[in-house]
Amino acid sequence: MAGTTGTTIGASKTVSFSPVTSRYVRLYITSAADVPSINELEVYNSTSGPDTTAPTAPAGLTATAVSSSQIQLGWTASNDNVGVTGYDVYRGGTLIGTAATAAYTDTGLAASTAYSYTVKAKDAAGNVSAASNTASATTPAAGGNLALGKAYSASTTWSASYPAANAFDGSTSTRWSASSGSLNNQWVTVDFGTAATYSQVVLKEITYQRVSSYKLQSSADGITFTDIAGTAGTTIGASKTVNFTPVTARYLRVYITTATDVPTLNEVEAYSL
Ligand SMILES: [Ca+2]
Ligand SMILES: [Ca+2]
Repeated sequence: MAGTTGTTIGASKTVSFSPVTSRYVRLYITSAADVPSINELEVYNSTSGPDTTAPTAPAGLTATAVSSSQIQLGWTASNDNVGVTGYDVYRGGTLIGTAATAAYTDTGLAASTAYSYTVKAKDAAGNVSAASNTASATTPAAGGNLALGKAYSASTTWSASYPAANAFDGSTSTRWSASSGSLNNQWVTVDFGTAATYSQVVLKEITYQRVSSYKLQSSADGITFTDIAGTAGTTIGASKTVNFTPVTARYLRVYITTATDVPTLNEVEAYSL
């Protein structure tokens, strides 16, 4: 084939030439200093050559503090001409780990501290993408009430003046109340927005003390709730602290099984101890 003759080969030699279409290809050794021996002969066309194209940069990186020591990262998956094999995660410019999919949780962080992240995608050939956008998050103070500033729902409400949010607003002078006639199987739920770890809940039933049996429940999807072991109780009173083995879930529900009159809660606080 035109332009393919040469002298020595050595450990590796790449021979490029104008495209040839044929069924067979032969390496013809015209002469050798001793018995010739070839370890490997590779043949490529323009699309099967070595992958030198890097994946696209990860986009839409977000960082969310899920506890005083953990930040969750998420981003839009990169594309590659062959395939993305993983992602390198950087905190403050330092590589801290890898992810197989477009998500990563950074753990062991300090409370009340800001952290910045970028992510790069890589392929099997070792090509690395440009860095994603930078995303930052600040871990909350250790011991803070995790339920503040989240989203809430309730089984029923007395009126627009007694919404579920009143049970989670940090004020003991506001309260959630179930609707008229709704005594049993009433609940309030906090949606932490993403999985949170909590191991203590403080219930405050200050204005009226009507609950006669309750339990705490967790859920990953807000639909299917599971009782948290060891949290069932009878009366609540002005303030009751309930401790349990740490639970990591997006939702926490206070389930009031029975009450002597329409149940009402002034505050529900959740903590990670
Ligand atoms: Ca590639
Ligand atoms: Ca309140």
